[in-house]
This record gives sequence, structure tokens and C-alpha cells, in this order.
Amino acid sequence: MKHDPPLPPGQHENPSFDRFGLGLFADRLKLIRPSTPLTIGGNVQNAVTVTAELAQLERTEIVADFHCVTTWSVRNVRWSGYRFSDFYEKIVVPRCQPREKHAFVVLQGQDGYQVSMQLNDLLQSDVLLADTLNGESLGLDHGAPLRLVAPKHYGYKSAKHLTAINFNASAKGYNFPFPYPNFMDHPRGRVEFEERATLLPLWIVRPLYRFLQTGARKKHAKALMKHLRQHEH
Ligand SMILES: Nc1nc2c(c(=O)[nH]1)N[C@H]1C(S)=C(S)[C@@H](COP(=O)(O)O)O[C@H]1N2
Ligand SMILES: [Mo]
Repeated sequence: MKHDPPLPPGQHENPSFDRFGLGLFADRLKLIRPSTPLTIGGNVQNAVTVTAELAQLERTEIVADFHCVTTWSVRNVRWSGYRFSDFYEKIVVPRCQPREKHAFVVLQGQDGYQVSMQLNDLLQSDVLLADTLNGESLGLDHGAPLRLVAPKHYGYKSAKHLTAINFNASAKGYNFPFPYPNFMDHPRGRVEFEERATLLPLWIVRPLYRFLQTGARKKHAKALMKHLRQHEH
């Protein structure tokens, strides 16, 4: 029998990989289009919209554990798509000519979700713009048509249903929307260092998030079922 290494601190294994997210976005599946152009903007000379260019990049596959900040993890998830670093070097730099200061990147989803990450974290070789999960095109549940996957960061950094990527000098003003408190969005969110939240100590954050997990999972599952029922033919 294969023995998996222990999970990162404060995480427990969830047997299945389910749709998950902030409650506010659970019911926004009607906004998701199956193919959408990706807009690149922010502190760049030229904002551009890319559609076919992505497919010119080399495809790559990773297998990684997925860790949600609310303490659940799923082992060995297989994603494929394009390395963010390739996307940056081969599309963003030549086409958009980013201005000097753009250490933060804001990722926006078609559902209105947005989250920021440090550019140097995104340039790691295991960070993908992914369009398949376990060998199949991404479903509505897991971020169709294109999502970020940053395995060393908590799941909330892996924005689903990507529609825009903005290169900015700072992450200021890009917190989660009302009613979510600012402490929920850590500027880095690295799993290894348990960067779950700012301000609050882990002995409060862990049980609080673990408590919120069940409701969020149910809400996302219910909204997905409702959406699929309404759109079946
Ligand atoms: N667009 C969008 N991306 C999102 C979210 C969301 O609600 N909307 N939730 C985040 C959170 S908190 C987690 S844990 C993961 C869940 O990914 P999954 O639905 O594929 O399990 O997506 C992240 N990306
Ligand atoms: Mo999450």
C-alpha cells in the first residue's frame, strides 16, 4: 500500500473533490460562459484580450494535493493546461509590455470573484492556467473554462472561471467583497507557512474555518444541482 506523506499543518483529507468557494459566489453559475476571452490589463502599456494565443503555448500536466483554507485537502489532483510562467514570458511581456512595478496580480472570475497573488509566487513551475481536471475538460463545478491552479497556496488563490488578469503595483483595494472581512485574504496564502489569514491567530482561524466549511460545501453543491436541473434539456 502506498503511504502518502502527512498533510500540511491544520489540514485533514476530504475523500472527494467537490465544488467549493465563498458563499456569495455559489449561485452565480448562470454568469459562466463556456468559452471566454481572457483580458490582460492593469499596469501595462497595452491591455490585450487573448483567445487563440493561449493554445500556442506548450501544454503541461501536474499532479498535486489541493488545500482549502477551511482545512480540507484532496490528494493527487491531476490538472493540465499552461504554465503561468510561460503565459507571462510569451504573452504578457511581449504583448502587454508591463510597466516596471507590477508585483501583484489580480485574478478575476466570470462570477465576479477576485483575488490577488504575488507575481513571483505565480511564476513557480507548478502554477497553471488549467483547463482540464483528471483528464477531462473543466466542469462548471471546478472552474470552466479556465482557472488558476497554485498548489502551494490555499485554494482561494486558485481563481476559477478566469476572465481577466491584471498586473498591478500593489494588492490594495482587491480584498474580497462585502461581507467578507479583510483578514480572510492573506497577501500570500502559502500553505507551507499556514498563511491562512492576517490578524487572527491560527487557534481561532482553524476551528472557525472548519466550522464554516460544511455550510459552504452544501451551499455550493446545492446551487450546482439547481443550476444543472434548470439547464438540462
Ligand atoms: N471564481 C471563483 N473562484 C474560486 C472560488 C469562487 O467562489 N469563485 N472559490 C475559491 C475557493 S475558497 C476554493 S477552496 C477553490 C475551490 O475549488 P473547487 O470548486 O474546484 O473545489 O476555488 C477558489 N476559486
Ligand atoms: Mo477555500
